[in-house]
Parts: sequence; C-alpha cells; structure tokens
Amino acid sequence: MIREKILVIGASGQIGVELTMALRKIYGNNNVVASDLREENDLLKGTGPYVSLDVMNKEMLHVQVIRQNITQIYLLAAILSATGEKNPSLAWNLNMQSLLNVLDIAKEEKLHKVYWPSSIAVFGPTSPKIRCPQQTIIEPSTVYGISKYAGEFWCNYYHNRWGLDVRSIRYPGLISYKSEPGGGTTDYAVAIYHEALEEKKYECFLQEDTYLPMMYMPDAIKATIQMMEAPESKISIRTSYNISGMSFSPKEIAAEIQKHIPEFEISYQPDYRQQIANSWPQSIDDTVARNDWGWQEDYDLQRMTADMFDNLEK
Ligand code: NAD
Ligand code: AKB
Repeated sequence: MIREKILVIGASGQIGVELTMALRKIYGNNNVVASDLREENDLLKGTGPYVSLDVMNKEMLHVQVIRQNITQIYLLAAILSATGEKNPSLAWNLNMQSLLNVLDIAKEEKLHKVYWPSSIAVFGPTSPKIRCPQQTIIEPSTVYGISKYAGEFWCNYYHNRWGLDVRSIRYPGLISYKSEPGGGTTDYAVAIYHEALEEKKYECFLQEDTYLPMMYMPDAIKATIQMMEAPESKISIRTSYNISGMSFSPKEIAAEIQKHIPEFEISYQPDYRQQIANSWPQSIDDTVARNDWGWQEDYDLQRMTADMFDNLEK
C-alpha cells in the first residue's frame, strides 16, 4: 500500500477543521499536516501536526512539501463570495495564485493527488435556475464565481497536459456547527441556528423566498473523501463535479426551526448579498457525480436541523 502524507491548506476554516479531522481518522494523525495563515483552530489542537503557512509564498510552500514528504494537497484557502465583492482584487489574487502555486508544485514534485473545491457560485444569472446541470451556460457575475470557474479550467488543464490527478467538487452552501463560516452568501443558514438558540430571533440578509442549494457538512466531507478515494477510471469530470444535498429558502428553514423553538421569529433586511444569491441556481442536478462515483446525500432540511440543535445544545 502506498503511504500517503497529506497537507491541508486552510485547515482552520469552516471546511478545513472537519476535513482535517476526517482525513486524520483515515490516514493517521501524523500523516495529515494541517496548515493555515491564521492560528490553529482549537478543535485541531493536539490531534496532529500543524504548520503556519501562507499559500501565496510559493517557496515556503515548496519547502514544506519537500520537508514533510507530502504526497497529496487539499487546498481550502480562498476568499468567499460576500467578502470577495468587498475586495475583488484580493479575492482574485488569493483564489487564483494559491491554486497555481499548488498545481505547479504538485506537478514538479509528482504528487499523487490534489483536491481543490469549486462552488455553485460558478453559475450565473443565465444558468438554469432549477436542477442546474453539470454542463450548461456558465457566466458568473461575482469575482468569487469568476475565480472558481477559471480555477476549474486550470485543474482541467493540469490534468490534460501534465497528467496531474487533481479533483474538484462544486460545493453548495455548507452548514456546520463545529467551525464558523468564512464570509459567504449562504452563511445565514449557519447563523440562524445560533441566533435561534441564543436570541430566539434572527434578522436575515436575504429575502424570505430566496432558494439556494445547500448541504450539511457531514455530507460534504463524505462526498469529498468518496470522490478523492474513487479509482481514477471513475473520474470523468476534471473541471469540477456538481453535487446536491438540499434546497431551501429562509422562510422554510425558519419554519423547520420553529418545530424545535416555537417562539423563534425571523425578520428580513436584504443587503448586497441578495444580488449574489439571485445570480445563483436554486437547485443542482448532480446526476454525473451519482453515476461516476456513487454520490448520495444523507441529510435533508429536517434531519440536518435536528442534528444541528442536538449538537449546538451540547
Ligand atoms: P474559510 O474562509 O472558512 O476558510 C479558509 C481558510 O483559509 C481560513 O482559515 C483562512 O485563514 C485560510 N487562508 C486564507 N488565506 C490564506 C493564505 N494566504 N494561506 C493559507 N491559508 C489561508 O472557507 P471554507 O468555507 O472552509 O472554504 C474552503 C473552500 O471551500 C474554499 O475554496 C471555498 O471557496 C470552498 N467552498 C466553500 C463553501 C462553503 O459554504 N463553506 C461552499 C462552496 C465552496
Ligand atoms: C458562499 O456563499 O460564498 C459559499 C459558496 C456557496 O461558495 N458558501
């Protein structure tokens, strides 16, 4: 069996914390090196190696890859949609250069695999709104979406030209209780649970009828590992896979929360994030991921809400 040593970049973020812990369970604590620009997340402390790393510093990244005998990289560092609209050039620079640094080093050091997530943000106002297919019109209108779409084609290019085994998933908005979301348009669907428990009310920055594709974190982690462990012959998409979990509006999630906290109240104060949400599809067709590597979600809105409250109350 080939011994893998994995570097997770952006390990202190919303996905990074949980993905690092899941990878450590599979590959062993010492074989998964967590890294981030910010300090190590409390949940990761004592569970395995951590290095402070700026992915924009290619030389430093290269040294770490060689020094730690890294065979796979999971690149999670990025600026998300809402923060990206506030600072477009920063978002473009980080989202593009981090990927190019990783792809170049992976090619040079002949790494076994690279993982880099894309997003439903690649889709724009001209994409189909309902069950948006894998291949369709893609004209993103946010800098985040543009950077993800360009990134998908860099992954495809490195695979076709250099044979690099780089794989990607277009995540929907992710909902989790372990670590905080990092500046996206779908973040309301995490904040609403915290506010429901603490304040019994929530002011939403999206309109009540804004449907978006969403997914519970355990499903996102399951999909990532399932796709990364699939044999190469099962991976037909080298840009990025559509995957779907659930779709709901703020009004629907509020109604589900009221089943647990009847006095919970929601109000609406849409801001600049409404325009971003309006540009995205309401639901995703993930037939290709289902057929290629057997994707199947476990959580719907009802099951996720029960699990969120169980864990947040603890
Ligand atoms: P996040 O913002 O929570 O975490 C990103 C992490 O990257 C942070 O801990 C940050 O400190 C780190 N980082 C930033 N700049 C860095 C640098 N120069 N060097 C090293 N680390 C740096 O983001 P997330 O939600 O965990 O997202 C991870 C990936 O998944 C991103 O590519 C994002 O676009 C994608 N994604 C996330 C969602 C979601 O809902 N969370 C949905 C679709 C796609
Ligand atoms: C965001 O809202 O920016 C992210 C995403 C869907 O990529 N959660």
